[in-house]
Amino acid sequence: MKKKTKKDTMRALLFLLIFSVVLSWSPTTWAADTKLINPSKLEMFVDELPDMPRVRGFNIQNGVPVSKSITIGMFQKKWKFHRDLPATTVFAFGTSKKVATVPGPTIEALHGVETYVTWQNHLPSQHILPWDPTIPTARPKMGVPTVVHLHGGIDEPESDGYAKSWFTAGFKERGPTWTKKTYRYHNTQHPGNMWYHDHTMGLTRENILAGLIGAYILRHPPVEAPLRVPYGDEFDRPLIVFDRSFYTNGTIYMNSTGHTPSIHPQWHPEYFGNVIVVNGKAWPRMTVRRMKYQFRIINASNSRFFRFFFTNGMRFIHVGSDSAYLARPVRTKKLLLAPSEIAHVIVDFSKSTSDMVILANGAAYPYPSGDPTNDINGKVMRFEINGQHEVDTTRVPPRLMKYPSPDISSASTTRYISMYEYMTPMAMDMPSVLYLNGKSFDDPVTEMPRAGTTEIWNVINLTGDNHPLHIHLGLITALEQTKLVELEEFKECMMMKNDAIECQVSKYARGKRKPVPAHERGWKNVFKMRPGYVTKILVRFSFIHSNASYPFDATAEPGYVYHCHILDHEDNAMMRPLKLIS
Ligand SMILES: *[C@@H]1O[C@H](CO)[C@@H](O)[C@H](O)[C@H]1NC(C)=O
Ligand SMILES: *[C@@H]1O[C@H](CO)[C@@H](O)[C@H](O)[C@H]1NC(C)=O
Ligand SMILES: *[C@@H]1O[C@H](CO)[C@@H](O)[C@H](O)[C@H]1NC(C)=O
Ligand SMILES: *[C@@H]1O[C@H](CO)[C@@H](O)[C@H](O)[C@H]1NC(C)=O
Ligand SMILES: *[C@H]1O[C@@H](CO)[C@H](O)[C@@H](O)[C@@H]1NC(C)=O
Ligand SMILES: [Cu+2]
Repeated sequence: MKKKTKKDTMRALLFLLIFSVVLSWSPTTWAADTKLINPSKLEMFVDELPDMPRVRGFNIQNGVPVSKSITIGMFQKKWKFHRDLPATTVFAFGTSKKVATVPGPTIEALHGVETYVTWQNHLPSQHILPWDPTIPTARPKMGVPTVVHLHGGIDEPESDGYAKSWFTAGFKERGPTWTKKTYRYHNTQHPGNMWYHDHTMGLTRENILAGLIGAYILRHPPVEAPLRVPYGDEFDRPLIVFDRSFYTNGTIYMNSTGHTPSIHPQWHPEYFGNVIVVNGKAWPRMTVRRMKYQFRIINASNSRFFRFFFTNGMRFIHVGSDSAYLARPVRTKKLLLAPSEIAHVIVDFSKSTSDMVILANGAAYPYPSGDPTNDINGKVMRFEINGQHEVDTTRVPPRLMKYPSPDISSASTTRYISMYEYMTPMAMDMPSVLYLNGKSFDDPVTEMPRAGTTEIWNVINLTGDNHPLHIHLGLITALEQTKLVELEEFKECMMMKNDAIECQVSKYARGKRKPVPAHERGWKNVFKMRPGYVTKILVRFSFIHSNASYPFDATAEPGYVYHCHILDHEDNAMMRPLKLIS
């Protein structure tokens, strides 16, 4: 296993490690600042839910789909988040400035047909949000650095949007690992839901907050059509959900004073907004027919978890989680989504007992130990159910997609990944830096899986927070979650030695086992790591729908990353390099 480096020891000495339990602050601080909009002043359910522009990722030539090259720009423009909120300056993705939206266009790609995207940066010289030079951050001389990652994509490293492959307007300045202008999306993986978003070193939370996100759907009609789930633009809708706060003049609010300004002048451990936005509108409404709909719900919040439920008790029928279909549908009344997680559900409005239903949110923030939701952030959007019952030929199929079940015996390597929050005495009870395995992003790469293999990762959450872990390229299946007993003793050892084996993790991981919820048992791109638990996951560095090897060199530079998907953590710097070997 990993030996402790001199640097680690130094760090251990430098930081007084305390593990915080709660990072909460009261939402009333928002109202206290009169320049911030009071969310209760924004009438709910007045804006129609937009369907973002759809951009096809393939051409049809003589009746046959062929690959396509598209250009998507990032533009600064104005966006109306609510009827009564002045237009907000945002960063928006679009095929032109005029049609750019927040979120950006939904890219619809076809299995087996490559999509090439030239991501162009048209952003001005200054960022619209405050940022922090004391965390490891891209630092061009001028301009806003950006780089785009396709979350859930199984693609070559050169097109994966490595954090240091950023570029500014006109590709004028480029990060140290920048390789090319046009990204290649192979689309050879299983069908399902992905999303694209900025991934710039130290600025991901800012660039996403400013609007740089969008949905990417990979379809495979020969295997999906027989399912006969609801389809077509009307009945198949991405819902991208995030939280933001605004000044009364419409400007996006981000605190420009850090929680420990002497260490980090601007950085905060978690961003929470008090306005819930779906597809770019605050608390929108959608008129639906008494039929089944397919929703691809993407949580694009920086830090907010959502526990969705319908106020009339209607159920979600899960057909997929993150990018992959489940083996069988799972019916639930509640749906907990971590940042960056995707719930792929069918909702049958013919089963509704009312003409109107609110999609609500009951997740505490920070999740799970923070403040409860209230009347305002506890609501998400409203569905208005119109008309009579109609003939609906779509269905909820009894079986969905069968992918190989996790096979522990096939695992080639076992790793231990520990999550730490470091505090300095100055930071009081707030973390000043978060790390994976006690290492910074620039420490030499330690995770080097072989392409085509499956590994076991034991993820040890030693913090008070639930950290959604995202591994680029690989797919995750959670095997078990075991509570750590005598946690303080174990933490103490880990703080000194940073070595799970030496600290006899197996001796401590013998508490209660928490079953993995049925709708999260498939192959996922993100899994929530419960605080105080060891979560054993299988990580697969190969396709799940076939035994073919990757149609690209996964070992190429600059490699991949894995990280916590609470963006404020990822930026400071709960992210590590991941280098595949052959
Ligand atoms: C909006 O108000 C905030 C807070 O007063 C201010 O900092 C910002 O410059 C204003 N933005 C515009 C576009 O007026
Ligand atoms: C901004 O953060 C600082 C430091 O944590 C805090 O004192 C202040 O209240 C915050 N401002 C708002 C409006 O929440
Ligand atoms: C969305 O994701 C963020 C960050 O990953 C997470 O903190 C938040 O709880 C999630 N919200 C929902 C509704 O899933
Ligand atoms: C992949 O290989 C395994 C073991 O040889 C086999 O059982 C499985 O059917 C193969 N899967 C596909 C999709 O060909
Ligand atoms: C890390 O996440 C926080 C927040 O959910 C939990 O409170 C901790 O219990 C968890 N720690 C582990 C080890 O999972
Ligand atoms: Cu985290």
